[in-house]
Amino acid sequence: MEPNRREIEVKAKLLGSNNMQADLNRAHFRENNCLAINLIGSPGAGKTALLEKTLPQLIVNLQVGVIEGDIFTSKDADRIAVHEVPVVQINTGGGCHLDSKMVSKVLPEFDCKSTDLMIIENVGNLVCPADFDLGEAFKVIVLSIVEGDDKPAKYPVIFRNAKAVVLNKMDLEAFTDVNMGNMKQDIRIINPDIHIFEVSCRNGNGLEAWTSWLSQEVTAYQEKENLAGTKL
Ligand SMILES: Nc1nc2c(ncn2[C@@H]2O[C@H](COP(=O)(O)OP(=O)(O)OP(=O)(O)O)[C@@H](O)[C@H]2O)c(=O)[nH]1
Ligand SMILES: [Mg+2]
Repeated sequence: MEPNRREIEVKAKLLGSNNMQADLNRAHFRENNCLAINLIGSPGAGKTALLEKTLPQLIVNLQVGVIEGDIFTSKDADRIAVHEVPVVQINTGGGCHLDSKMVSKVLPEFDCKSTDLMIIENVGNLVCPADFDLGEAFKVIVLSIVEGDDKPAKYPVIFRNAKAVVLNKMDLEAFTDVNMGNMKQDIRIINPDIHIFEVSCRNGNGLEAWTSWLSQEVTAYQEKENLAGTKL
């Protein structure tokens, strides 16, 4: 059923107000020379597992903060806290995505000036978070390959707007009928510039490439911001 005019107006207003706060969040991150990324994927794709596996490498050279989005619990924040990085949980109380206002409310809990990388794990959902800019520099998708190779074609919006996709659970490839060639081809048709990483958070394969790419993105962001003279 087509949305009526009133529904379209309400959605436009909601997104407009979200975008305004997102721009303020982005300016805040920029002023503090902190690269913020928005990590998006279906429930169980392995977003928190990816953080658990990569934080030990990242924190060797970087100050990292984590914002955990969840509908009700603080289970993910508890998993991240073990790694001794500042972490704040946001509970949406039923909402299927984070929005920029929720993020702005927790930013004062971080020392953003000394944070190089802020990772925002969104609520498990491949659809709703696509519309809501949080003020991040870019989006990263985590996709479990066992969800099927048709998922990029079925949920293209999120792939169109992301800078990287982490194809997780590669250790399970042999137990599924997933066709990795088709999956990657569909992703590249939707977004030819996207970076694709094939990893297993279970056995660790492929994680080094992902971690070093992310570290390079932090360096590139900070050099760019320094050149622009925004570092205080
Ligand atoms: N076999 C296998 N299991 C994995 C892998 N990565 C994560 N898992 C498992 O998948 C399940 C879900 O992982 P999570 O990290 O909680 O997924 P998530 O995307 O953070 O989930 P939500 O926050 O609920 O959306 C857990 O049981 C993990 O142990 C992997 O590479 N291989
Ligand atoms: Mg999680």
